[in-house]
Amino acid sequence: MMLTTEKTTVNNTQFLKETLAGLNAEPKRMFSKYFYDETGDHIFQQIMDMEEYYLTNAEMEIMQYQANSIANVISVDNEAFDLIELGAGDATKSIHLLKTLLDKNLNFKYYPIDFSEHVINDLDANLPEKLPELTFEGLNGDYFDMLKKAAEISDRKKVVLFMGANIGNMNVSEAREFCLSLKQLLSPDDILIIGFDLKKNPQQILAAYNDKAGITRSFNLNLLSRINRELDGNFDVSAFEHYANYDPETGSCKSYLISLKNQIVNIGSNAIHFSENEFIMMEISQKYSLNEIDELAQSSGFQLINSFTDQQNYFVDAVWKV
Ligand code: AVJ
Repeated sequence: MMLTTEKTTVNNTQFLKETLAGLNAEPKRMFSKYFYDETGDHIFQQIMDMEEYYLTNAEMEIMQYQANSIANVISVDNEAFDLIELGAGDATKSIHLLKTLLDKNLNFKYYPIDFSEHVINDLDANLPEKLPELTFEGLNGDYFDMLKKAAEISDRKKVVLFMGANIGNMNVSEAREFCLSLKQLLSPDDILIIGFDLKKNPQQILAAYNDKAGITRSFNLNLLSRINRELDGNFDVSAFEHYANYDPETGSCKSYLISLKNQIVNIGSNAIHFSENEFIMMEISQKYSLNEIDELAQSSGFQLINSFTDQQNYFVDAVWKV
């Protein structure tokens, strides 16, 4: 009990610090990694089930039909390895790959990493039943901290999975920094499997982030409610409106919350002023072309090995080698 309380306090210090920094910045912004509290995880599940959110089905199709080819790329020489998944979520997509690797009798240990404690607890509870032969160890925390931890546990070859277009939550230069840092933590012949949402019809992209039922809207507004719950905030959630925008030129899809009036919001003892129509930038979901993905691989020191796309060319899981 004591431990749980302490941990929450530590996490909330960081959450409070980043929230205030973002809201005192010009323009105001929030950090989408904080979307995923228990309610947020639940809303994100609903997003993945939405008609408009094509990403999940596209990547699922890749995993269902091409897991065998991906497995062959991973294990050229039957060498034992660690399979480390950044942002594992409920692992519904990676489970196809895990199954295939187990069927091939490959020697590996799975390390799902997630920033959400709730996600790791769920995996601990559900994975043994779904895949009884799987050896795994869930790690709850920051990607790089946990990747270092996994590297301390073993020095085997590493295969890193970074699926679901999670890299889209970074802008292009942040993504490059991220890939460069990731490369620093890996060794020659280690592999990165990384999912990107591809540039496509702009209406289709926008619809995925501006769904009719308003699920994405609740996803964004939940962060305000989370601040109310955990940081002693008093956001009037009804005084903010969801606005999503896709720019086909840059490939960036962004969502904002717009203040519907002049208002002051308190977070603990901090007062934040919002003008009418002032925006908070909530999230970026960057889209790429195949060329831009190759460029990213090269400029961050990876070698492109293979790319797996769905039939409609909506999504790609690229395989890069150090
Ligand atoms: C989990 C980052 C891939 O950007 O598409 C979905 C999150 N946000 N709808 C995305 C999200 C709004 C999602 N990623």
